Amino acid sequence: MRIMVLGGDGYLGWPTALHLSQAGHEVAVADNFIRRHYDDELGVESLVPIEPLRNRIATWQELTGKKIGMYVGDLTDAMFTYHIVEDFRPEAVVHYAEQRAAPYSMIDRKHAVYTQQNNVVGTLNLLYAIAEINPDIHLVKLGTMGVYGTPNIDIEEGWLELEHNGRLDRVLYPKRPGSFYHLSKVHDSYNMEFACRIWDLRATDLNQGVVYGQATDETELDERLATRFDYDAVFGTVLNRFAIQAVIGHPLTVYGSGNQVRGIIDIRDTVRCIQLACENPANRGEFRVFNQMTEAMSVQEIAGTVASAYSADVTIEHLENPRVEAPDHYYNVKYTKLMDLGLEPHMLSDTLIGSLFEITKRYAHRVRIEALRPTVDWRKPSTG
Ligand code: NAD
Ligand code: USQ
Repeated sequence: MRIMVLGGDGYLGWPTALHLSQAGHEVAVADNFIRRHYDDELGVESLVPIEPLRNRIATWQELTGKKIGMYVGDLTDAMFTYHIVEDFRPEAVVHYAEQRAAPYSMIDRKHAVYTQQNNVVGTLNLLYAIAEINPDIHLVKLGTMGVYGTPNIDIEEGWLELEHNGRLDRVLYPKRPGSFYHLSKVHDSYNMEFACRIWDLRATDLNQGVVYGQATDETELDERLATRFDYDAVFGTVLNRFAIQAVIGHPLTVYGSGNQVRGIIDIRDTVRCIQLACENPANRGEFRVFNQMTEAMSVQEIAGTVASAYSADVTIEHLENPRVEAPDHYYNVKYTKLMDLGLEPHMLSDTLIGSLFEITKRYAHRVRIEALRPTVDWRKPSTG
């Protein structure tokens, strides 16, 4: 298949492009490199050094003989978005290209507005480009488990069968997201569902949990193929951060009680899920939702698992939670649809955590300790 990966320079987009290329698909990536600029803005860097996109692509071709196309531009620029769809003529578009950090979106008004403009407008441009140029293209869009929040009922895969006053209907599952970033995904989902309904598009919304891990079979072929590994309090995600904190002797920063439960997934399963979604497309007119996670764990359990996997002493610190999230709650998620398509999940293991410790040891000198402490407070609105 011809598959375009938007956000192909990012943490997940790059290993996904490699995985799809390795699987025999014809792949092109698009990115505006804004993720590298957020690093400049925040004064941090990926713990693992990353090559410029052009070098990564050249390395892949040198090692495997496989080509990956490259487009540089911004999805909020409609001309660019139409151009890449027209020029590459994809059968599937994998859309990762959004501002994805909840704390970044909560820094101040400016960052909240930027996040929602970037994410919602980019996706809207893409929906129009697909509808006008080739409505047969399958859109595979990255959403997030955080759109659901922590409701007191089971979380279904996107849709809910509802009985109200004796009548039945099938509705999009109610959303209760926890940041302006997570809200941008809610808005995207409604725009996509609407576009499928009116234009007969085909789309898969992948509500993914928190990703952990840094290496895939393809990125491990050469260190020039490495993907990013973020540890700072804005872009670093919880398990990756805890693994890095353990190695450098920093207390694991559990926010609040640590009883909050989240869905998690190994990066190797992320790339496999995307492949499965692309190779088994939604039908025309179908807005399909998969919950892309493989385990649910509380933050405290994640901290305990990382601490017991590490050879030396690890301390766990409970910080006042800078976010507004339920400290204790019910959490029962359905996530069978990707397994039905053939996903064989990697469960969190000591081996994986051990490999994160190894990677961290190699680059520990690059950690800026002060970037580990959370500074963004959900409760303090400011204009920026
Ligand atoms: P990332 O920030 O590393 O990658 C996103 C890429 O998109 C970056 O390279 C960035 O430069 C690019 N981009 C952003 N806005 C763009 C625009 N307007 N035009 C062109 N390019 C643009 O993020 P990631 O961790 O790889 O996440 C990718 C996607 O997966 C996001 O949509 C995110 O919401 C979703 N997701 C991530 C996780 C996770 O734990 N990392 C979990 C669930 C869902
Ligand atoms: N947390 C801590 N300590 C830390 C960091 C986080 O206790 O040092 C807690 C948070 O309070 C939260 C949980 O861990 O309860 C997850 O936080 P996170 O920063 O790992 O993840 P989150 O902000 O939810 O965002 C990440 C990605 C985002 C993706 C989302 C999936 O950055 O792109 O959408 O995971 S989900 O959480 O399922 O919505």
